[in-house]
Amino acid sequence: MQHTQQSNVKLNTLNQQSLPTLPADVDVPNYDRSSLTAGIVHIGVGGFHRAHQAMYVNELLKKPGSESWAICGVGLLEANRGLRDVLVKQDYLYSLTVRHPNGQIDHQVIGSMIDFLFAPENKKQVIDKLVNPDTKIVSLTITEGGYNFNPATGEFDFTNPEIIHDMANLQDPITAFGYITAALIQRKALGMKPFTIQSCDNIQHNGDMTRKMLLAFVSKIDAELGQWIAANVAFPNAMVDRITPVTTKADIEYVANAYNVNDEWPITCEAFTQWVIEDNFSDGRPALDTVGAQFVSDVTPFEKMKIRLLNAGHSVLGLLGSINGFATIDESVTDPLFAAYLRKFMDDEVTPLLDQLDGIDLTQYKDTLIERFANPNIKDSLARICLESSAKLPKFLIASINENIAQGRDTSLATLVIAAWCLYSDKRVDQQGNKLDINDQMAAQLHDYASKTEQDPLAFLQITDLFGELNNQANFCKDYRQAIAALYAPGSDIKTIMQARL
Ligand code: CS2
Repeated sequence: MQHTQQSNVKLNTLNQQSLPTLPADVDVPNYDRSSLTAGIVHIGVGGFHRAHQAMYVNELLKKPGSESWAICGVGLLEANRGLRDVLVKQDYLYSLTVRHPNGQIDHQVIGSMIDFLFAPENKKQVIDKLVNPDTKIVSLTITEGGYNFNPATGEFDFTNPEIIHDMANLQDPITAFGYITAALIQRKALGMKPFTIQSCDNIQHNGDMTRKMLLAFVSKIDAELGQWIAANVAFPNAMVDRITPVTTKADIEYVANAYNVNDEWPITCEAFTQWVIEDNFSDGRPALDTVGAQFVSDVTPFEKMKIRLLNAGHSVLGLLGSINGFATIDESVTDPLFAAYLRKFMDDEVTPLLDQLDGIDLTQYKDTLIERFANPNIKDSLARICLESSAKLPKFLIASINENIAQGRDTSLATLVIAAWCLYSDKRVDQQGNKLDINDQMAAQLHDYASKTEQDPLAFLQITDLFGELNNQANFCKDYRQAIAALYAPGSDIKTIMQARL
């Protein structure tokens, strides 16, 4: 986010003491925060966590008997220092501004976080917290990339230098895997129960994936510990959903006016929220079903629906929209051609891959998605959507392309998105020549391969860690070449190219 100085020096800081001064329409934590204990330790306190899980827990804490389920945040990255400073100053309180499509705005202050540990400053404190018997759940939003798998093979990446470091230095970890393993070693030695490890990231089978990655890591360190984890640690799969744009200076200013306090790191999000969780926990769980979450025995069809429609839909708009010169999702989807393209992509290239779900009408789900994307009050930047595309697209989009190829279906709408990603990575400008803000761990490699496209139209597909065998799929390659030729033609226009594929 854009971190600013206090926007209005005359205002109080948002904290426990200033809560009573907030306007009456702000929903403030009305429970005794001093009586809470942290049953949940959450690693990766980004905007999404604060709009989603922390909001559910905030609702839960309003109910008597939930005092042991507050959250202790953990930041593993040096980049989390600023967040720590703000949260400490604000007694871990922050505002959540919920913006409906019709202009209605709900004002909330979230009080479910009661502590935040900044790991780079005190690693032992984080490990001790994970070992503390109060900690029943370790939840994660460490982004798709944080799970350290090779996107094409799905196997743990032992070549990552941070992983190599952690395997040899568990007392001085860097990654979530290192911290969790260090804590589980102690729990096992002390005869304690393990905690549940609950992924809240957009990965299909996020619990299974976390389990597989942790077991791969641990089995090279201590095989017996691996067996103990396999037998005793629950990794519930979950589908998580709430669109949460990056905080802007305008959000900080809005909060100063509407809440009459200074919140240096407020969160804004859409009204829609969903959390479907497998009821599989190692040592108890909060009654999140009393506050809107849903416990099910198998989350697979929900996750697939969400990731392949919503997240992939975002990427379709994000990459095509960036080339066109759009800045936000709502701007892209209110363009009739982009809306038609997105809908046809969802109907023809995703829906046939989805299982019918009892109680879910897919047509209505897709209608709702388009309404959510079009929310004019949520300015969700395409830069956020395209952030770390290399960690997202294999799961969101390339998986659908592969399934469609295997089932003999057309992939031309998704193919253009991959070709647009190549152009985006190569030229790094929109079609008017304006610079694009690209943030991707693989940006250099993406650029390297993409920049050879004019000599070899399939060059980008040679990044087999991302695309697997796509470069050997004759029909796909033929269509991809056409998409590349159209996009790279002098004076090309993305809308004309999209129109031709509808
Ligand atoms: C987005 C998600 O980052 C992305 O690519 O699609 O952050 C999306 O907004 C959330 O998953 C919504 O639940």
